[in-house]
Amino acid sequence: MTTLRLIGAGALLLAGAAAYADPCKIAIESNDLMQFSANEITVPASCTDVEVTLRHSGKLSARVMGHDWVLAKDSDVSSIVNAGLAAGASRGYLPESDKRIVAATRIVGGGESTTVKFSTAGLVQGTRYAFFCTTPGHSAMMHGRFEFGASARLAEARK
Ligand SMILES: [Cu+2]
Repeated sequence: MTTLRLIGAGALLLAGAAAYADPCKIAIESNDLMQFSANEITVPASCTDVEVTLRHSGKLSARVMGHDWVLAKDSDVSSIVNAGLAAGASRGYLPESDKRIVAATRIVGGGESTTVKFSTAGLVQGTRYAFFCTTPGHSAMMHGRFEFGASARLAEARK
């Protein structure tokens, strides 16, 4: 039953993406199993702004299984996660006005969703970016690669 429901949700997501056909709008899900629905997001360089909507398809509250979606350079992930841990729950496990953070949503619990819109002006093509969740202990499972521009992916594929 659970499997069927997950497949259903995936099909809905795909249908939604096809209907939009806007590559600058990203929809990603998170769940009670500490997972994101994607481990890679690619945004074309033609996007001047990117809109990311994070939905929590689970049932657990934000306090128990809250997730956020944070974007930064891959090399900055662990230090941002640590700074988020120090910032604590009251600050949504995010360091305040940290310039290394490209974008971040608030933390959502089961049934909630949140959207962040950000400019790609500060993103550099070919740089390794990562998206991750800053809730303590989550980033090991909840992280993925974020690529800005197709050229990075092509360069990677040629290796
Ligand atoms: Cu999380």
